[in-house]
Amino acid sequence: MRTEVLEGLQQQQKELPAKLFYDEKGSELFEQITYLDEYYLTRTERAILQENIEEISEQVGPKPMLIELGSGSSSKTRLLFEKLSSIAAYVPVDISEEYLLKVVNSLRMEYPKISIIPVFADYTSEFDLPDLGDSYEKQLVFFPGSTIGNFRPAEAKSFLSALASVTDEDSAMLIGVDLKKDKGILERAYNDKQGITAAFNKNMLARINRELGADFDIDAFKHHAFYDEEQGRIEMHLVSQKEQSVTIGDKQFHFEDGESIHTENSYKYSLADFENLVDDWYAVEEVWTDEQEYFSIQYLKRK
Ligand code: AVJ
Repeated sequence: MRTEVLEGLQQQQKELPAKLFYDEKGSELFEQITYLDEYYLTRTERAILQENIEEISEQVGPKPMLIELGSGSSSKTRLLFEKLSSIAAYVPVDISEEYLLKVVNSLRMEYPKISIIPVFADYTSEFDLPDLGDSYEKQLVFFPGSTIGNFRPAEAKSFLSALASVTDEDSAMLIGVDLKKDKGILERAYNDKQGITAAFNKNMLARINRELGADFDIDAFKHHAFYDEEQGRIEMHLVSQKEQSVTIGDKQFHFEDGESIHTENSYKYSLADFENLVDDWYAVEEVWTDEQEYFSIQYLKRK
């Protein structure tokens, strides 16, 4: 984490990796974001899942090993637990160990019959999946929430390539992908009135202060999120409100008044864009969307 932070802050355009949002506090703030009126993503994805669960279940077939990437609060997982037929095992992969343990504990109480094997890992780098022999029919990677949108297209491709190499040749993926839409709707989703997204963004600095002994003056940074139509992505930044220096260990970082740290990209895709992106590894078998075509859930099969 230290290396990644120092490297990011040495860039011309300062940046910090979005995965650092998710300490325990950040995971809770994100959970709050998912309930915001402006944040249509989670609600829409859940509705698509609910409405098409029968078809999805048919695609998946019996006894899947359900692998969830960035499982967070696993709220959509409960739906799969109830509607997929006979899950062989549930393997949540998450970077936030504290949070994952909490979630796994409550899932085990609610579903004592499902074998749950948590994997603490950063799925953006190499990770190992448990060897479950022939206790399952097919691996299904569940990657909801449009988290794939955090990757630049080139990073998304290396992620897909790495994922393809750790999963079975006949594996499938159920992935949530946020779609291109009106700029106003997109920008509202990342600039909520209550300021939860702003708190989520700033929490990254609090975390770096705590974990790396840095001295960011959190109040001297302002949340800024906008849609870049050309790149098809929301960018989140933290903008320095004054000229200031920040110390991390023996390193100093200088900020001009108005200079920003780029903390997140959230790419939005058209259905054609996305099919192109995955094309080397996965075939798009089926796509479900809401009526407004705000969001999609896609069933991909390894090629
Ligand atoms: C969890 C990465 C999908 O990009 O919409 C929410 C994170 N950032 N509000 C997103 C997020 C600001 C979210 N993802």
